[in-house]
Amino acid sequence: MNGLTTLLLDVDGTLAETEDIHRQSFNRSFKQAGLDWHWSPELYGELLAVTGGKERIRHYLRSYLPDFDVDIKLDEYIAGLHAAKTAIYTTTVASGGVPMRPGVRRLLAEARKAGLRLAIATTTTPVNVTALLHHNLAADSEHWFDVIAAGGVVAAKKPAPDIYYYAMEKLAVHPHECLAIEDSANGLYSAQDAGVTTLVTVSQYTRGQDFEGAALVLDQLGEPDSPFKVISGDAGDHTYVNVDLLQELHARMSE
Ligand code: XBP
Ligand code: MG
Repeated sequence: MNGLTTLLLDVDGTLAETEDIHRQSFNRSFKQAGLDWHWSPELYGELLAVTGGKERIRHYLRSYLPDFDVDIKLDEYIAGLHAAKTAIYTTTVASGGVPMRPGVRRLLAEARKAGLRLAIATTTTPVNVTALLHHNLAADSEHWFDVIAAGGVVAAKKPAPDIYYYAMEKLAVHPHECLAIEDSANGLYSAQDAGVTTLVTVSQYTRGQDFEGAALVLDQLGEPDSPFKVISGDAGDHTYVNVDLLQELHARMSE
């Protein structure tokens, strides 16, 4: 079946601008642990080349603090820091006040009404997804998604295609009937390498990344009264992303 049946959605930077909340949560967990580490937005922008919070801390140590030493296994130490960061992040997000990006709430409603299946394919830790959806989208919104594929369910994180393969396997769908929405180059490569047509909406930390191969690159999904800006690709006469545009993109990329 080549028709579009399923939307695969990234979380951080796509559903909401959450990366800076992650950054601040990392910094607070470092302070809590008595460390003088501080990730500025500039440094964090670089560290985002590595997906996964634990992997990012390890990359930071290797690149910036190679002599850092602890009297326990480094993996355990990093896992402890990351658990503290996750607790801070989920508490922050659970307080609500993290708006969905423009167009997200509307497009999800339109897609559900049109009978499209929804799923999530994210690198972030599952509890972060639950907190974001439950407290910022709708109390029952986790149930809008047939599959929530997140975090460590796969060994290789984005840009590896594993999380998309995992989601599609759980959905029992073929890549040709899916379309992904992502915000980062790592996310695009992950979906693309899994054979999935991908729409990119750039975010706070991903503007300027290389989105070669994306079906369309926009500054946001947009709203009827607040049009998107096309960064690359052809959006035809559309000024905001709706199910029609998604189906057009999917059909175009399936030719
Ligand atoms: C982006 C990521 C995540 C977050 C931090 O995820 O790379 O690692 O930065 O979350 P997405 P964790 O695929 O949704 O864009 O600390 O839980 O890993
Ligand atoms: Mg993302």
